[in-house]
Amino acid sequence: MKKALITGITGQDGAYLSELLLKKGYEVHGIKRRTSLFNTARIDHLYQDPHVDNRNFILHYGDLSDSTNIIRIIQQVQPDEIYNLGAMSHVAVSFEVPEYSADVDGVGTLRILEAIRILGLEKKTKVYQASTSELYGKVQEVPQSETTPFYPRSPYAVAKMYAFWITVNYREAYDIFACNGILFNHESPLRGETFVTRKITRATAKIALGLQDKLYLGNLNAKRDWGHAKDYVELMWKILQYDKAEDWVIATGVTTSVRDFVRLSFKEVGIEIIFTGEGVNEKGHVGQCTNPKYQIAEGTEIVSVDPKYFRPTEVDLLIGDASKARNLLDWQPVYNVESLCAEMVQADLELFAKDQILKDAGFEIKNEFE
Ligand code: NDP
Ligand code: GDR
Repeated sequence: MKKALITGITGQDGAYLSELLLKKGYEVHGIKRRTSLFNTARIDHLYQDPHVDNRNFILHYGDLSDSTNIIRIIQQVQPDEIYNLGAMSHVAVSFEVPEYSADVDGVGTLRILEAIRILGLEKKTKVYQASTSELYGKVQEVPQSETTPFYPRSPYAVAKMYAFWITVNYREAYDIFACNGILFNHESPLRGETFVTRKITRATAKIALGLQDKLYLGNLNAKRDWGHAKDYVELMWKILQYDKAEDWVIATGVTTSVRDFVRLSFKEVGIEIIFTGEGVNEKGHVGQCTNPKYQIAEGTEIVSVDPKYFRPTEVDLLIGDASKARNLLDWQPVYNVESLCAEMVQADLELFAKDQILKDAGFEIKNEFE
């Protein structure tokens, strides 16, 4: 039985990857941070009683900022494959916590690679590094491929650039099977609530159900190549099964603006959005509402730009060329942006249906911080 160790197991990708590897017969180990409240909601369905023997899903307390902890866990698990998905992964927040982002997202990767070297596991343990399309940053060429130069535009992206190159360096210097997956944005119903797609699909569901009045967003012009996390975790695994350690772009090849994602999302509940104004003054109004279940009067303003969500430096356009992965790893994504968005909206409608019942029964629905 192969053993995999996943950092970031409680995150979106960690949850989908755990499911995939368990289905493939792996013993899956994950590193989970100590938190003041439970934060395992995405993997609770995989829980196994820690008091019984023969478990194949095992969590360890740890943190990418603690090299002693990383060395000890790798020594104990002796993994065949490590998937380094743990990160402070929010680009906008990285401007608020730049040093922490550098430590965890950049040096955290070094800690894993050094642990492999210290423990003499260079020939045994393969490493997948969660690299990112944010490395491309300021547009140099489109579509972006493995040969496009990097120009990172945030503390997050700069930290990930260190992680990218230290992975390449340890591969070349010590012959470790270490690979970068340069993944473009990927989303799902498990996406964190403050990333833009999930923020939009949650707001769509809540507005349709009468639980929220308005959605505030930042830059509506940004364009992203959005895929589905389920499609992308399969590639992480395939990258480590390929006969050579290399770096790979994973993307759909289709780009969509934030504004169009808003339109797509509300269309899923039968609400047409018409945008007026430009940039900081832009507002989205209800055009036609064709769904009799969610009647909202024509002209109602439900989207507004709030400059507080603008970033000090922005990444304007991402669109990936994944021909290498499509050809050599025999990969085809199942989802496109329409089916991705539809799945997310339907999942959020289901999620908030409970709140609607509570609200109708007179219970107070708490606001959330964002
Ligand atoms: P999430 O934000 O959903 O998950 C991040 C995970 O990292 C969580 O499990 C989090 O733990 C953990 N983590 C955060 N800080 C630390 C730390 N100091 N030590 C150990 N673990 C930590 O991210 P995704 O699942 O979306 O992304 C996975 C990886 O892929 C990340 O590295 C991200 O930067 C990268 N990536 C993501 C893309 C995307 O579009 N989703 C695209 C390209 C790259 P906790 O639950 O406790 O917060
Ligand atoms: P990104 O994802 O920065 O691409 O990083 P995010 O969804 O946060 O932003 C995408 C684009 O939308 C614009 N935007 C907003 N973003 C957020 N979060 N909230 C808003 O209200 C809002 N309004 C407009 C942003 O300015 C941006 O242009 C994600 C993360 O998963 C990274 O970890 C990963 O490396 C990259 O994708 C690829």
